[in-house]
Amino acid sequence: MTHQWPSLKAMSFGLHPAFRLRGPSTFTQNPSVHPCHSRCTRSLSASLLPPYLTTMNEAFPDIQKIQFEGPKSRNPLAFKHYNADEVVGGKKMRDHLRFGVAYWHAMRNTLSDPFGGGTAQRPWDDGSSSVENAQRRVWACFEFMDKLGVDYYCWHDRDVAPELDTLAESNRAFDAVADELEKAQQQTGKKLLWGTACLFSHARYCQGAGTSPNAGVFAYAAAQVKKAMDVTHRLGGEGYTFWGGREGYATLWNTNMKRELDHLARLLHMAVDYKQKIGFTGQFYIEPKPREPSTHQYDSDSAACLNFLREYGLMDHFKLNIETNHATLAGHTMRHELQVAIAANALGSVDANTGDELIGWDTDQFPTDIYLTTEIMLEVLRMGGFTTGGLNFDAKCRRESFEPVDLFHAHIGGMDAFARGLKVANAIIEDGRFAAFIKSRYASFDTGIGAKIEKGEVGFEELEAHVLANGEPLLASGRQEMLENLVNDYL
Ligand code: XUL
Ligand code: CO
Repeated sequence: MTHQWPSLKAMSFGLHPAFRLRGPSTFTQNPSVHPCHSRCTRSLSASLLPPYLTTMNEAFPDIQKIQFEGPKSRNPLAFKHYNADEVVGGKKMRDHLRFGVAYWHAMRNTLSDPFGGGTAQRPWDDGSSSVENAQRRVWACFEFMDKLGVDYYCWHDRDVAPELDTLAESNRAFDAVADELEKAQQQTGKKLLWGTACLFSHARYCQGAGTSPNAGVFAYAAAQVKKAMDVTHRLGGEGYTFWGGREGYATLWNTNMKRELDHLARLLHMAVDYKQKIGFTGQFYIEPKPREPSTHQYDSDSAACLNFLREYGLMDHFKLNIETNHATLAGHTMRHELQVAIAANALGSVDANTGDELIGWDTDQFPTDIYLTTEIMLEVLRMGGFTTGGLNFDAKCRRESFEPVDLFHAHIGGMDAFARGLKVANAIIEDGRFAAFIKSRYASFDTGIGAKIEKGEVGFEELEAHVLANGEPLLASGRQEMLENLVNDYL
């Protein structure tokens, strides 16, 4: 056995201090062990457990492996639609969807909000910044993924390992946790979808990381990215993400925007150079988001990211990791953001979540809306499916949903919603009515003057002559209502 749960005494059945003095985790607050939680004693028989678990060290002793039971099942801890090995459109569901668990939400989010501290009950977590606690958390996460049947996970460096007093100490702690992650990956077959560095929680990054006005902070960020890339590479990560948490500004009164953008590009070019140096072949992603925590973030949406990448000669090295709640914060639909990326051959991966229109900030909720998952899967299928990317649940339980089992309910719902979205999207594509309508809508460009426009064979004078000879063009209806009704045929 590689790890032990803490003794009851060490687990301290009181609330932990709400805020850490130093070395904050990705989401700023310490995990709180709820004072009234009781550890269930019911457990699985040892024979049913995967080899890395014993009945002594389960994090989720009440929960067995989640099974597919079909749409008629009334068991909330079963899949109604996600059937990993079922083939849809020539490929297994698990290979289409490539689900990932976000370590920062599943394992580190205390479920605090601006008006109250964490509520999450995580009995395996003693709330300390010790390496031992971080290592124990690894096994809880892999047990969770194994019981859920999710093949991938994603992390920030500071989610998996604590930030300590110096970079050297933090790096040593990171290596010690990476040892455990490597063992757990080997024992379970789970894989790292992408890694990233948390360049936004620590106070040093309060004015940005790659865009900080302070060169020492830039250097620290670069060193942190270097180490996070090393560990991602060591763990066979299929990608590495850059989300510009504070790469933006709070006010233009103190900001040299051009200089900051140049610096951000320098950081990314250094990452490209280092990637080549260490032979890391995973895909680099940029994740757009318009604001929060900063007032304006430079990577505000897909179009802004693509413009930045083109301007600084980085297009060949990056794709986009697009998140639903970020799309809506930018005033776009998720489908819009995906289409902008696909048009530039730059859609890489998806952070699967949803927002709340009535709240208006980044609520990171689990997606359950089948229209949304259908639209996402339509675009993913249209580009030929994920290669390195997948559907990473960058989503958290609500503050009210504080029990460990809520992590299962949340992910099961998201997985089922995407399974249905996949099936509906596949049916829409196989049926072909939308594609046929859109094709016919542009038919005037297939022949005659339209074909000449597309081929660049005519200019203003030829087109003026065309109008003088042919008069007013005949327009067809856009049939929006008919098409919106058609979507419901497939649900
Ligand atoms: C924050 C967010 C991040 C990135 C990774 O809104 O989405 O968790 O996905 O840094
Ligand atoms: Co995200």
